[in-house]
Amino acid sequence: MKKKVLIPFAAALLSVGLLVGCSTSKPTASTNTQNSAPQTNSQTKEIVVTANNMSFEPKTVAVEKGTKVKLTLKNKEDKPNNLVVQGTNIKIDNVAPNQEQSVEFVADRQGEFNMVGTLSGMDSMSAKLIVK
Ligand SMILES: [Cu+2]
Repeated sequence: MKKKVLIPFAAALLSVGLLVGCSTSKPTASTNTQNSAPQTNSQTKEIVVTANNMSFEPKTVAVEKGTKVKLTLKNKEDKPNNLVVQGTNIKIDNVAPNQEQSVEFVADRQGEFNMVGTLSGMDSMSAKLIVK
């Protein structure tokens, strides 16, 4: 079993709640400890994945390594959806119909990551995140 400690990719996972409530410190300051800090771009890239008709759109999204990403799941289905980035601990938990939810992280690991739904009946929904 891999331990979560080995996955720096998602250190900002809890930002959904924390970013809103915390104004006293920089939430991303400690997320990049395993890479040289200058590699992180200061701009946040916003990626919106829409759940609709039992699929995610777009099917593929790509970012440069070191990019700060705000990933949003927009749910246009009439049932809850979630999104899990496999091989990381990045996930967006249940999003109610016609709602959206975001998570922020630094894409500091190269590779291709499947983004999948894991809720009952939703496990055929997937898209791919490529970190170049
Ligand atoms: Cu679905």
